[in-house]
Amino acid sequence: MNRRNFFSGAALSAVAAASVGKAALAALPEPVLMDSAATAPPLYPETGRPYNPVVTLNGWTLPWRMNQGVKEFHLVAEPVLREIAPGMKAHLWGYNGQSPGPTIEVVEGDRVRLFVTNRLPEHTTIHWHGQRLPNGMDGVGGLNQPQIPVGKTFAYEFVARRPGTFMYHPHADEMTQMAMGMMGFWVTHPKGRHPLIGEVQRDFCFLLNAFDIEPGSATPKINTMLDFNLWTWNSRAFPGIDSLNVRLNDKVRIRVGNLTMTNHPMHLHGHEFVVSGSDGGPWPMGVRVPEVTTDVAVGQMRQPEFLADEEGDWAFHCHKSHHTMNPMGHNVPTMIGVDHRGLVQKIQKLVPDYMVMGERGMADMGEMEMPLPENTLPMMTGTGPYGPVEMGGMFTTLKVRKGQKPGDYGDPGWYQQPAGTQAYEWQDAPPPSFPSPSGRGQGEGVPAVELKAVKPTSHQQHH
Ligand SMILES: [Cu+2]
Repeated sequence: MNRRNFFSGAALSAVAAASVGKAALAALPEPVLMDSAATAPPLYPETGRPYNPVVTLNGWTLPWRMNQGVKEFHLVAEPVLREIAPGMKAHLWGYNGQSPGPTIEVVEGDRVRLFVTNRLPEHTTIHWHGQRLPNGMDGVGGLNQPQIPVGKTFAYEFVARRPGTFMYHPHADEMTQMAMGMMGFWVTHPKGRHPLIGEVQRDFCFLLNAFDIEPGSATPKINTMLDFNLWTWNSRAFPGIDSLNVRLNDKVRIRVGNLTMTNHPMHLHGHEFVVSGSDGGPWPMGVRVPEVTTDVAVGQMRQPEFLADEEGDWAFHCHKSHHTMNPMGHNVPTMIGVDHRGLVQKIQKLVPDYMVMGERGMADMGEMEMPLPENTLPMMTGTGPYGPVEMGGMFTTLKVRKGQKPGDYGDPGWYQQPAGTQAYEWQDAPPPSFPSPSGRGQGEGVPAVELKAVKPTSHQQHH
């Protein structure tokens, strides 16, 4: 138990399959730990009932051992160092080397024993969100069980009674422990064909989470209640979130759980989906309606499902525009329409790094080489085949390709649009002249710019 094993995703299934001696079965299962924030390939079950595994975005599935018909997992609650995106690492709390913890995958009817070892500096518990289980296994510290003291291991044991998508998280000093990143995903697969659970070729899952980490620092501020500044999927921010890579005409399910303190309208481009279920279970066919955005409220899970029948690189993101940005100074006045010509150069003689934010909108931020504090992500970032993507936070792409092989989750690169299918610059005629809106225009074709004094305002209330 003291030995820390680090496995690449590919090596994990070998661990799950390894035979375990009889004496060892009486002992705690060796904890499996992960040192990478990359998306691990699906973990195909080598023991227990068969199922079609999920792929955890920038995460992994925890291997188990079978012990006399019981599926045994070992979770270790501990401080971890998580890469949020290349260029930024955060000191979080999580499980088995990462935050969020590994995904637990079981099959309807499985008897499951979960050992939880506490290596945090304070007590903890785990609540198995959405599960049907005996009351004493529900994990609310003080209510259902004594807290798990520092250094101790508790065992939870129950039968995974209903198939569906669930989560796990502490129910002990919750504001601290969830603000620090303690959470994980749980999928119970159906034991056979289920009338309301469709078979899909790609089954993704991830958790929405959020942190408040000051630019230049690495530890979340745990007393923050609403004004978080780092919006993440599985503790990753764009461009650190992997793309969802699928084959043309694959059926795709994306299971999304929300353990932040605000709602997230999840929006997919280029396709319609139906929500096929929640943490309450699969939804009846009669309530499944076409959508392109579905709101995932706090403490909820939603699973959009669709046919990926349009090739391309399709944006998939939270529709709150400040959730697709990385941390920034909040008390920046709006400078749109203010003419700074000449002024910047004068100030730069005194303050070499001085720059004006947002004189023509914020788009300049996407390409500016702005001096940033160490361990800080640019506010609007990521580069696509045509330049800066100007996104951060809760954003990634769904990549649909004819040539993507079944079972291949690798990134196919950027989409090559067929000739004649991309927006293009109109070259045949000069642009029409616009009448001046205020009648005080400076000439034909030039819209009037009205100069206004812009007062610095703070906007602390985002939600
Ligand atoms: Cu959001």
